[in-house]
Amino acid sequence: MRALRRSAVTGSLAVLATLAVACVSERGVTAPDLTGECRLPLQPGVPGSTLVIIKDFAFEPAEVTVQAGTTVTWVNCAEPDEPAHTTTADQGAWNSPLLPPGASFTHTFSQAGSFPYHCEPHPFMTGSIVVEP
Ligand SMILES: [Cu+2]
Repeated sequence: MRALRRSAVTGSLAVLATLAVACVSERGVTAPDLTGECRLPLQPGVPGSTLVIIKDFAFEPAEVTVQAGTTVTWVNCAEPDEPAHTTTADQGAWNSPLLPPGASFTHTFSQAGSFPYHCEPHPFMTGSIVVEP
């Protein structure tokens, strides 16, 4: 269990580093130094989850593929003064509450299929979960 937790957190930090670079090159703004910044207390069981980071008004990675019966956890890794986001399935399979920075939401995918989703306050934020049988 400990090893799982460590690898899950490491994975999320790697994603953040990539995102910081993308932010600088694409928008010409100064990205915060995110090294080690997204240390969130995750619920028990979540480390086995596939993580999707919410940062800079985007889901990262935007598309993930998981096996049926597994979970996906969205984590809002934005700075504390940034807005809350949701993860809301286009077809209604799930809908999180508003997630302020530091909050997370986990959904179990039991059915195979392709599930596009968006953020309710920011409909331009989109992603999709592909669930394999
Ligand atoms: Cu949003």
